[in-house]
Amino acid sequence: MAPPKNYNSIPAFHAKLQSARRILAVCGAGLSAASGLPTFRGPGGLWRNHQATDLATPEAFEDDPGLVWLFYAYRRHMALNVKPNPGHHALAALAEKVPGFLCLSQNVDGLHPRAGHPPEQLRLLHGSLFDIKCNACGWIQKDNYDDPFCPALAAAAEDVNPGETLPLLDPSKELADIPRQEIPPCPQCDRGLQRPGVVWFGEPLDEDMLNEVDSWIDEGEVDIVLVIGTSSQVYPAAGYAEQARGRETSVVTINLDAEDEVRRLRSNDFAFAGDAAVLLPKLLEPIIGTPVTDGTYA
Ligand code: BV8
Ligand code: ZN
Repeated sequence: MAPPKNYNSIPAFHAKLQSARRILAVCGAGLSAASGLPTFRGPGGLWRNHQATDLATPEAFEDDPGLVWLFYAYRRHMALNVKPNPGHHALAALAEKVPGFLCLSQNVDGLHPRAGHPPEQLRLLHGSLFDIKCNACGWIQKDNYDDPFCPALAAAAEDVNPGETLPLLDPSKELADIPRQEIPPCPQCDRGLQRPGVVWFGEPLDEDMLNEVDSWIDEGEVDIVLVIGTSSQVYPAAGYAEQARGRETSVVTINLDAEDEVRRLRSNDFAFAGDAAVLLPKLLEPIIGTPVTDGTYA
């Protein structure tokens, strides 16, 4: 099927944006790529010969909590050493200007909150690297930025000179085994271990949050759904764009390879191929204006 006439016309999108009252965004790892964080399906999807998705499971943690913690301690260290990019700031500014904007993110890197995104208009579907929870009881600690998280994970927080590779990342270098005893136990129950506060594959997302998102979508017609830097492979996140689609809804794909999907566009849809950190400030300008020097918005 031929794509809609103006599917990549920014002026046409601006016209739709200026009449929009309810906007939903679904964000993925591509939004944080410009900050310097690897995506899952890109070259960064492999960590020491382990598929990132294989380490993001309760089974992997049960099997070797030290290895899984090294993986997450490394990602905490990386996320703490990068900054939100103009894409994060543009979405935060849109939330300030449009009360009917809700941003759903699959990213656990903490960059949306660090960009000042209003928490009431942000849902972190898969949790956060900086929350800690018990793998046995409901204990949870929010906003833990210890780097490394505990002494046993020091290898994940080493600073290397530019161009040098963190020894931890070199699969040919043997990893010192981290015994379970060196992972902090849960302070509340005498059974559990502390684990990253993220949602692993095979684990349910927060029920209350899912119900909230469903009722927000059912409250009325959603004018625009921004699908930003995601391969839309992981559920339930990948299902929200079509769930929110109404008769006049524009689903807008913002992705490096957005051109690959244009044959599947519906009449009101748009597709903008490129870096989300470059495209979002341009696409949202009629509402958020132009950024001040450091990429934030007045
Ligand atoms: C659950 C946290 C139920 C941890 C993550 C229906 C059908 C099929 C399967 C399922 C289904 N329902 C459930 C499943 C199973 C599973 C699933 O979806 N499997 C997939 C793989 C088929 N879902 C689950 O297990 C979920 N739980 O269903 O529970 C349940 C109910 C009751 C009781 C028990 C269970 C839990 C899913 C959450 C898993 N946790 N993250 C961590 O981060 O370590 S998922 C993780 O991977 C991310 O959060 C994200 O969701 C996903 C990666 O995807 P993306 O973010 O899109 O990244 P990707 O690299 O793939 O793509 C990047 C894109 O950006 C690319 O398109 C690229 O072109 C683009 N890009 C790159 N650079 C740029 C760019 N775009 C713009 N600018 C750039 N610069
Ligand atoms: Zn516990």
